[in-house]
Amino acid sequence: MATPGAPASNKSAAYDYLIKLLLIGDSGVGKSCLLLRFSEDSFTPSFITTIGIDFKIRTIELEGKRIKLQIWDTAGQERFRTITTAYYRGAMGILLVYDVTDEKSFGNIRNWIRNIEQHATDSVNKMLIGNKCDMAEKKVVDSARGKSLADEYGIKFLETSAKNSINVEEAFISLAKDIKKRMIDTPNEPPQLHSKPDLTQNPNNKKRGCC
Ligand SMILES: Nc1nc2c(ncn2[C@@H]2O[C@H](COP(=O)(O)OP(=O)(O)OP(=O)(O)O)[C@@H](O)[C@H]2O)c(=O)[nH]1
Ligand SMILES: [Mg+2]
Repeated sequence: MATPGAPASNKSAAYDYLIKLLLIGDSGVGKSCLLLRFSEDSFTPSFITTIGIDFKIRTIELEGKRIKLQIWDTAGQERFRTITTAYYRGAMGILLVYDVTDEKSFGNIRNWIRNIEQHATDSVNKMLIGNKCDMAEKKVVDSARGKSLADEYGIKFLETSAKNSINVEEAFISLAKDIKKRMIDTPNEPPQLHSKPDLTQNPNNKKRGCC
């Protein structure tokens, strides 16, 4: 059986790498829809707010390797913040999502980044996503501002539409590629980055202080 996250030594293993991703951002920006588009290639216009946390799996192939993506979808609502931040530590990549038609969700990205700095591992790969780019007539955050914020934090940026399936594959796959490269380049990183904690078992993992 494969050690989660590490290249499999057993040829019968279902995957070579396990990559854990996390979606964060304000309620209503379209995190669950992005995940539904990526995992099942579908979309629903009705808004069913996420309660706590959810996840989906999709296995992709990158450069001849099977990559199992375990993607955690957090609730944006404040009342779930304690449970959702407990999941930051196990994430290898985080998609920070705002809605291009909602200025407030863009302004809050700085708060979400602060949460990452407090609760995630330092090496976590991040990507900024401006979702709902299909709504051109209602767009209030132009692409240049998204790009400039991403540049400020040294992270990648894409505008997406879960509705019209624009850049959704690109976003998840680009982040997965960067993480796979990091796993290969820095195999001596603390093992918990690649294998633990098991997010399905322990929702109460918290980043420990340094002393
Ligand atoms: N036009 C358009 N609407 C979208 C898009 N993505 C999501 N929506 C709509 O936005 C609403 C909220 O989407 P969700 O994916 O549930 O939002 P969320 O970020 O998961 O919200 P929470 O679970 O409360 O944190 C729904 O009505 C979706 O149909 C998109 O790309 N374009
Ligand atoms: Mg949701």
